[in-house]
Amino acid sequence: MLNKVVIANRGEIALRILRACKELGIQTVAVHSTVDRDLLHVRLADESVCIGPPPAAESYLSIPAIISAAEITDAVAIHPGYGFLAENADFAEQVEKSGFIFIGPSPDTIRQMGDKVAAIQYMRQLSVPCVPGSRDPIGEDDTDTLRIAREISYPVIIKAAGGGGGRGMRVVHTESHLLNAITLTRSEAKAAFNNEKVYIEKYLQNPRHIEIQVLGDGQGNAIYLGERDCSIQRRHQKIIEEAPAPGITPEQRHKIGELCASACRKMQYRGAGTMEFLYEDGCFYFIEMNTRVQVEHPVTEMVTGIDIVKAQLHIAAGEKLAYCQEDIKISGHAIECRINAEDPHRFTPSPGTINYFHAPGGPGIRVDSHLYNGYKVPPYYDSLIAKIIAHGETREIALARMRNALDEIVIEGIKTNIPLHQDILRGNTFQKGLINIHYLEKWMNL
Ligand code: MV4
Repeated sequence: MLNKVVIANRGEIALRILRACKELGIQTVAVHSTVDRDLLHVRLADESVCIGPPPAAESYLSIPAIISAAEITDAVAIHPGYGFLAENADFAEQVEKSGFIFIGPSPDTIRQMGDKVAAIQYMRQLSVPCVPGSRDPIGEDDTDTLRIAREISYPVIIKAAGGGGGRGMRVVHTESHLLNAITLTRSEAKAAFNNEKVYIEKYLQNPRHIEIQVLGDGQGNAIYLGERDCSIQRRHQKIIEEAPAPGITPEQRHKIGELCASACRKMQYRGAGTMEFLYEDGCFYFIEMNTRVQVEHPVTEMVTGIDIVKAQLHIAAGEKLAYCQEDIKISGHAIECRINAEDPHRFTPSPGTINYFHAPGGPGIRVDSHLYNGYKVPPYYDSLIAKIIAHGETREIALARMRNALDEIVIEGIKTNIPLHQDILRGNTFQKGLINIHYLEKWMNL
C-alpha cells in the first residue's frame, strides 16, 4: 500500500481523502494556499506544505508547486480530488514523469476522454449508445455541415470538443441559424479551451441526467456501481443527486452498466470514473466521461457500501480490483444535498466566519463537511461547504430523513442555500421523482 500521499485539493474532498488515507494507514501531506492554513484536513494531516497565495492559479493549479511538495515530503503519490487539476492530462503526465503515482487514470485516458469527440467515437465503437450526431468534428465545408444537421434533424446542439460540463454549447432550432452558431461556438471554444473543434448532436429537449459510476484497476478488470440521477441542477451546477435513479429497472441498470463496465475493461481504465448519459423516452445516450471522483460519489457509497476513495488508493497501489460485479448490490436509496455558502435567492457567494456549526445526525445521515465553529469560508474558491447525504430503505424514507437533517443543520455567520433545498424537497413533483434537467429552473421561474 502507498506509504505517503499528497492531497492536492481543499475543502470537503480533501478531508474525505485524508480520512480514507488514515483508515489505510497512509501518511498524508496537505498542500494549501496561505488562506487555507486553518482548513480541517490541514490540521489533521501528518504534514502540510504551503504552496502559494490564495488565487488557485498560483496554488492549487500550480503544477510545479504541487510536485515540489511531493518531492520535499518524499511522498509516493498525489490525489487530485475533483476540479482543479483532477482531469488535467499534462499534470498527470508530469506527476508520473517526476516519479510519483497519479491517483487516477493514465494521462492518455484523461486526454482521450477530455476530447468529447474522441470519447464519443470510442464509446460508439464499443456499442455504448450515443446521441445521434456528427461522427467527426464539423469541418470547413458548409454544404456538408448543413447536410449533417439536416440528417440529424433540428433542433441540434453544437458542442466544443474541448468543453464539457455545460461549457461551450449552443442550441440551434432552425437551419438559417446553424452556420453563424457554429462560427460563434468555435470562437468561444478557441478562447476558452484553446481548441476550436466542435461537433453536432440531436438536441434532446427534456432529458434526465443519469451517470454510471465505474471502477477499473488498469489491468483489464472493471465494474459498475449502479447509477446516479443528477437532473436537479442550475446552470450546470448540480444541487441534488440521488441513487438509484427513480424509475430505472434492474434490467435497464444491468444492460447499461454492463456496456459501461465492458468499455472500461477494453480501455484498461484505471481508477474511479463516471460515464454521463442523457436519458429520454426509456433510452440512454452517452454524452461524456469524467475521469475523476465526483462530488456526488457518497450517494453511490451509501447504496453499495463501497468506499470509492479507498478503492482509488488500492488501485493506485497496483492492486487488482477487490470486487467482482456479483459483489455489487444496490441497497435502499440515497440522496445528497450540496450546501453552498451562497445567497439562497441570488446564488451570489457568501463567504465569512462560521459563528456556529451544528451537523445533523440520526439513522442514515452522513455529513461530509470541513466546517467547524470559527472556520472562515474564503471568497477565492468554490462555494461548496457541506454535503448532507441521507440513506433509507426506500426513497421516501431517505427524503424524510433529508428533510429532518435540513431542519436540524445549523450554519450561522454566512448565508447558505439550505432554504432552497427545503423548498425543493417539499415539492410534490420532486417527491414523485422522474424530473428532468429543466425542472429546477422552470420551478424557480414560476
Ligand atoms: C445535451 C443536452 C441535450 N441534448 N446534449 C450539459 C452539460 C453536459 N454534460 C452536456 N449537457 C447537455 N447536453 C444533447 N444532445 C442537454 C444538456 C444539458 C444538461 C445535461 C445534463 C445536466 C444538466 C444539463 C443542463 C442543461 C443542458
